[in-house]
Amino acid sequence: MRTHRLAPAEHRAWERDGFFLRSRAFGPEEVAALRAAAERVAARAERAAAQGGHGYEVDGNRYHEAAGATIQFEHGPGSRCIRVIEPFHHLDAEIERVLDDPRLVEPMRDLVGSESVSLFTDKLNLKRPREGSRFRWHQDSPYWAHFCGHLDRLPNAMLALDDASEENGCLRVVAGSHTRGCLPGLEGEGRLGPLFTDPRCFDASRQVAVVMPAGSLLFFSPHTVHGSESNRSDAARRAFVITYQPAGYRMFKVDAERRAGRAPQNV
Ligand SMILES: O=C(O)CCC(=O)C(=O)O
Repeated sequence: MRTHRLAPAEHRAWERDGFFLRSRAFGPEEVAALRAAAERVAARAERAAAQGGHGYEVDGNRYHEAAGATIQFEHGPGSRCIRVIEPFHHLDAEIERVLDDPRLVEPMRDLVGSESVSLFTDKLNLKRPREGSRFRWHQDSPYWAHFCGHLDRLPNAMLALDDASEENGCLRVVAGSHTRGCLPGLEGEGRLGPLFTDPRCFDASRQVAVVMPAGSLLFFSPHTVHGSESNRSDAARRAFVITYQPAGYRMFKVDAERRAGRAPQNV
């Protein structure tokens, strides 16, 4: 049976750069099914936000808690265009299943450093044509630091649901920025400022625009400085960002543990 464990060159890239890419890990039919699932989730979240829950703003960013998720809207005043849904796996059975897919779980065993892994968090980033906004440079680890003590063991996988290009705002990662743990944030820039990485603390000239065909998987460290530009195109740039951790810890935002890789003989 084919293994999805890390190849030596991927191990080296992870250590040196803080990321590596597996192009077209999922085939076109699988990706089409996941896109449909993502749209079901978005429609469900939209309905839930319209019908209940509660909305709030932080530094001009608009959020709504509904359907067991934090739903973030695009920045335009009154925009109902969803930017991010976290977590979202519980809103569709197709997405639930993909979390246990060996193409995610097996490499995560190596990156987490444990045969037994669980889900930490999962985001649906929608980046709609023309409206999808940029993400400023940040690391994920400072955001999670108040919540968990195993920050070095929270690898991310970004699964591209559409071809991601510079025009539609592909992810950008800064090679080697993961080596010094949590970097200083932007103090004095509102409540979210500390979560954006101080540009004096990393070398932006080492940024890589991760142009990736739909179905590709980008694995990146929780300490990797990353961000993306807005979507200037007529093409969507949807993606899942899924974060794993060692088993035995509860999920971010959810009062429960969700063991991954439970399907029989999926290794
Ligand atoms: O989807 C993007 O372009 C950025 C995603 C990101 O930075 C994140 O999910 O932490």
